Amino acid sequence: MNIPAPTRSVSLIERFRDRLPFSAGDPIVTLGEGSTPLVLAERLSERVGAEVHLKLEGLNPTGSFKDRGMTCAVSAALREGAQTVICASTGNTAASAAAYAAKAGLRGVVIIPDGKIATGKLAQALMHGARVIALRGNFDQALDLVRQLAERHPIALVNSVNEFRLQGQKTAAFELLDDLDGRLDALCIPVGNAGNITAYWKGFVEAGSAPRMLGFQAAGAAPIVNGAPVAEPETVASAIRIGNPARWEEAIDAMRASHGAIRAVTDDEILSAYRLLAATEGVFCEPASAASVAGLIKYGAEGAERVACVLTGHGLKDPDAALEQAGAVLPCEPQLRAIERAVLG
Ligand code: AN7
Repeated sequence: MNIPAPTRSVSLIERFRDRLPFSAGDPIVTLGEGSTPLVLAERLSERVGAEVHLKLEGLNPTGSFKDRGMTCAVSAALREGAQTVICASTGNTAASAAAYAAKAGLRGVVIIPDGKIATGKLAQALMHGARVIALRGNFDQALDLVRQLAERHPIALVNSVNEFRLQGQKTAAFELLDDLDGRLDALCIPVGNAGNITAYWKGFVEAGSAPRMLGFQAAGAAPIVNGAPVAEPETVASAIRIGNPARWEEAIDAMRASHGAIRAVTDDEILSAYRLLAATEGVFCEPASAASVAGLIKYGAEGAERVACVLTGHGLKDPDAALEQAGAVLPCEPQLRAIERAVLG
C-alpha cells in the first residue's frame, strides 16, 4: 500500500536534531511532542511582581512533559533492537511509555505503586496496551526493582536514569529561550525524581543561559530539602510522591551552579495554587505541576524580573483531585422558572 506523506507537525527529534544524539537515518518514534505553548499569566504576574510565564507541558501528546524524553528513549530503544520497554512510574512516565511503545510496536511494561496513581494515567497505560503491574510498595521500591530487572534481561529501561530521557527533556529549555528571546531570570519547576530539573539545566547550559533553577518538592516528599531520603513519602501531588530521587546529585548541582534553590511547599499550598491557576489563569494542570507556582507564591520572585513556571502535566490526568477541590454542581428541574433561579440567582 502506498501511504502518502501526511501533513504533520515536526517531531521533537527533527526540530532539535543538531542538539540531540540522533542522525538522519535513525528511526524516530513520534506523536508530535514538544513545541508547547508559553502563556503569560497576568494575574499571577501582578501578584508576585514579576513577569510570569506558564510553560504548558500538559499539552504534549499524552498530557505531560514525559513525552519529550520518551520520544528519544523509545526511538533509541528501537534503534538498539529492543523489543520491550519498561519503567517504574508515579503515572505520567507510565502513560507516556505505554503510548510510545504502542506507536513503535514494542511491548510496554509499567510498574506503578498500587492505588497511588491518578485515574487518567492508569486509563492511558491500560488503553495503550501496556502490561500494568501494581506494586505493593512505593515508587522508590519500583524503580529499584526495574533497575535490577533491566540489568538481568534485554529490556530497555525508559525511566529518567536513561540518558535519552534527559536529552529529550532539555529541549523545553531551548523552547523557553526561543519564545522569550533568550531572556529568563528564573525557572520554577516541581521536583520528584529530579530528572526534569537536571534536563532543563543541561539545556540552559548548552544554550549558554543560566536562569536560577527554583525547584519545589511536596513537604511530605522532600528528601532533597531535608537532606535525607524519605521512607514513606506522602502528598496529594501523587506524581511527585518520591522519597529517594535518582537524579539527586544532579539536582543539587543545577541548584548550586544556577544560584537557585530547592524548597518545600505543603499540600495546602499546592492545592491553593492548583485552584488559582484554573480559576484565574484558565490553566488546568495537575497538582504536582502546581507545586512550581505554589513555590513562586510562597517564596516570591526574589528579584527575578522574568520567571517561567513549568506546568508539567494536564489537569485532566487527575479528575479525582479536581472534583475534591472544586465547587458543587447545581441541580435543576427542566422548567424556565427553575433555570432562571439557577442561572441568575
Ligand atoms: C506531572 O511519572 O516520576 O523530577 O514516574 O509526573 O523529573 O521526576 C513523574 C514526575 C513533575 C517530577 N510533574 O519530575 C513518573 C514521575 C509531574 C510528574 C514530576 C513528575 P521529575
